[in-house]
Amino acid sequence: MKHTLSRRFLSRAQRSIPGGVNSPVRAFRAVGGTPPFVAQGKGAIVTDVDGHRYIDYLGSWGPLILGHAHPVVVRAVCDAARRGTTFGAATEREIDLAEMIRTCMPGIERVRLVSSGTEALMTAARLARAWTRRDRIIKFTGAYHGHADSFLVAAGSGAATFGHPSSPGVPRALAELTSVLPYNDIGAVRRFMSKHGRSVAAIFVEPIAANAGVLIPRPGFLQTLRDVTRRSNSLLVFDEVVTGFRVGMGGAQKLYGIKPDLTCLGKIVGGGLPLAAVGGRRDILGMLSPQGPVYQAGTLSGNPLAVAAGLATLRLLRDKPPYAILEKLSARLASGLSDLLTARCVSHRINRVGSMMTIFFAEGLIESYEDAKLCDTQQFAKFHGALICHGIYLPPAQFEAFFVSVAHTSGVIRDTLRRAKKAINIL
Ligand code: KE4
Repeated sequence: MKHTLSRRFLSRAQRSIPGGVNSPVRAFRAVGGTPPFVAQGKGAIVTDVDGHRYIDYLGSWGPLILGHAHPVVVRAVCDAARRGTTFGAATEREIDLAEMIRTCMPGIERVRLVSSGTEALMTAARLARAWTRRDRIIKFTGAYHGHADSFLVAAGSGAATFGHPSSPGVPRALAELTSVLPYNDIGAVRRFMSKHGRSVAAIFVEPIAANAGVLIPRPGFLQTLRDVTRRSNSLLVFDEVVTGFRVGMGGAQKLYGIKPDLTCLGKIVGGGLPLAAVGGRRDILGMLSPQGPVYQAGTLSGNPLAVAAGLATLRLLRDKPPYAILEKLSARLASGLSDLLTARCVSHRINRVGSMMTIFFAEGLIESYEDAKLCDTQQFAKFHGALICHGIYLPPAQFEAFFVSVAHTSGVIRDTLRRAKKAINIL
């Protein structure tokens, strides 16, 4: 499969854009090869500038539960654009979207719309620190909560009491206020919170982790987070940027029956346009300016085009919930891929919740980032390269989730498995 134009665009892009991409993971550094420059997407298919068509399971990292260029979403965005693209003033549609979010998410009584997941998480951290008057936050190894300084922190040595910067430019003094614990480790959480709980502003968790690859919460893990934060008067923050509207209209908080104090949403809530949200308890959100003293702002927050895309998407999901069919199609895909890998005696583990999943090349259970790090990332790179040559586009990194959309019909899944059978023969 030649990538003549993509290669040409990449070298041209690198003369203007760092690494030639506007987000690092798009550069395919983890899997090698030339990142295809995409020309267009329609339904389950993306076409690159060299004319190659792929069945797309990247789904733009999560927003596209309805597939690419859904006609209802496109029409909503075009209609909105004709009335103006941005006003820097309040609009009725923002109320409609906020009300829709409140109706769907059990933990959200008030919500502020922002433009990215990073902004939502950054605001949640500021709110939690202001509400509790404490500075320490907790995250879990392998979790990604956007690139605000407080979250670009790796586990410190030992008990992870003090995080250390995982990127240059993050002040050590700030990184040390972030503690990092192993996901799914109930004992570690209990031990840490019994010792340090009174100094913790909030625990941040991806309720179903997506950025270590998919990690499924062990029974009792999320409830433990809810219990220990209540007991220490800390807050529980669900980062549902991926899981919100992905695993159901009520996200993971509805699926697992845990009500967090704050919730961050992104991706699907913006219908593929730049929109995210930070929401939660009315008393905590009431601290946000102009109602309260905690400052947060954004020129394009609640942007009319993004709100139109988000509203159209959520209304389609509400009026015709696709989750049962997504479960069926995703289960079919996962079992078909597993059968093919088993037939080739390739050790693997597929972690899946609904239409989000990851194939790990490892033996045994993968329940934490520590487990995930043991998997064979070279094998993943080979697998990824083989699939893309056969027209199947997976996320170009092992520690990511891939997604099934409503556009991935049973025929598309059959076609995927037919192509994968040919591709896997080279492993
Ligand atoms: P953004 O700032 O990229 O909109 O959202 C940050 C974010 C927050 N929380 C979770 C759970 C997330 O997964 C993300 C962003 N996800 C990555 C992929 N796993 C976005 C892809 C990229 O960085 O290009």
